[in-house]
Amino acid sequence: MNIGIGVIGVGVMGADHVNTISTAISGAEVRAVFDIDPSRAARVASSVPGAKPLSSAQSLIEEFEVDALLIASNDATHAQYVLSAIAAGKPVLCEKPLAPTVAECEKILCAEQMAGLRMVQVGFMRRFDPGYVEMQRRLVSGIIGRPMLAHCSHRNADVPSGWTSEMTVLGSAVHEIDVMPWLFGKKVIGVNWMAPSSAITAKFRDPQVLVLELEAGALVICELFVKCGYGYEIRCEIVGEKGTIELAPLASVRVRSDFKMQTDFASDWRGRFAEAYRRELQSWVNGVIRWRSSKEQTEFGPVNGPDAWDGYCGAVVSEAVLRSMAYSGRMGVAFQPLPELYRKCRDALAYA
Ligand code: ISE
Repeated sequence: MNIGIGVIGVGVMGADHVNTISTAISGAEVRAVFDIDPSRAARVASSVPGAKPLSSAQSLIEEFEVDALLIASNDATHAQYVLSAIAAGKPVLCEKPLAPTVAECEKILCAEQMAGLRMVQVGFMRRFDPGYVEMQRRLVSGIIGRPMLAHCSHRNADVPSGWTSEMTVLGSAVHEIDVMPWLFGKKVIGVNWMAPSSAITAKFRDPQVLVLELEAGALVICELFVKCGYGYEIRCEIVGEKGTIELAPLASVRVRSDFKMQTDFASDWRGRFAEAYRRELQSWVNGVIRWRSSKEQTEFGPVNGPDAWDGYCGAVVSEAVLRSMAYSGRMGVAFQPLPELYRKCRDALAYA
C-alpha cells in the first residue's frame, strides 16, 4: 500500500513535485494539497486521481490519509509548517532553504531533539544529481589529488519582480553553500561577498560573487547571476593538485545551420535537475517506508538525504554572507566565527 503525501504549496516547485510523485515515484501517492491560492490547489489536485485540495495547511498536516509532508510553500512559511509536522509526528521533506534564518532552523533542530529522532529532510537536490554524485566519487578516488579550489557559476535566465539581493543568497546560492562543502567533505569557515556594478539590475545586486573559505584552506568562488537573460546554466570545476574535475554539459545536441553552431539551454532548473529531483523524492519515500515498517527505530528516523542539520548549516553560512553584504555594501569582508556557531549547536543537540 502506497504512503500518502500531502503537499503544502503547489506553485512552480510544488506542482513539479506533485507531477514527479504521480508519474515517476514508486511507493507513494499525493493525497492532499494546500496552497495559499485555493484555485491553484484545486487545479493541481484535479490533475492527480485521488488527491483533494484542503483549505488550510494545518488540516492537511492533520489529515489522517496523509502520512508524510512535502513543503514547497514560500520560504518564510517553512519553519512554521515543519514545526507543526514534527508536532504531528509526520516526516517532512522541506524545500530549501529549511528556513531563511538561523534562529528558525535552531527551533527546528530543538523540536527534532525533543521528538528524539530526525524527521526532516531538506531539498538540497544537487546531492542526488548524477553529475555532482560522479564528481564526488572521482574526488574521493583521489584522481586529482587534494582539491584546492572550485569555480562555480549559477545563472538563472530571469527572476520574478520584487527579487532582492538577499533572495539570490537565500534561494539560489544556498545550493552551492550546501553542495560544495559536501563535495569537499569540509565545512565553510569564512565567507566573502562582492558585486560588480550593473546598470541593468539596479534594483538588486546582480551578478554577485561569493568566496567560501573551507577548512584546510580550500576556496570556492561562486558567481551568481540570476538575470543573465540567456537561459539556466550551472557550472562547476574543482581544481586539485593533480588535475581538475568539471561538470559536463547535460546530454544535448549541437545544431549547425545558417553559419551558426547552437546548443539549447533549459529555461529553468526543473529540466536541468529533473533526475536529481526524481532521485531525491524516491530516496525520501524509501526512507519513510523503511521507517514506518521497521521495528528498530533509530535516531535517523525516516530521513534518507540531507537533514535539518544540513539546512541549519546552510542558514548559518547564508546569514554570514548577508552580513558581509550589509557590512560592505560592495566589497565583502572576511567573516570568521562560523566554526563557533556550528560547534555550539552540534554539541548542544548531538548532531553529527
Ligand atoms: C530556484 O529556487 C532553485 O531552487 C534552483 O535550483 C536555483 O538554481 C535557482 O537559482 C533558484 O531560483
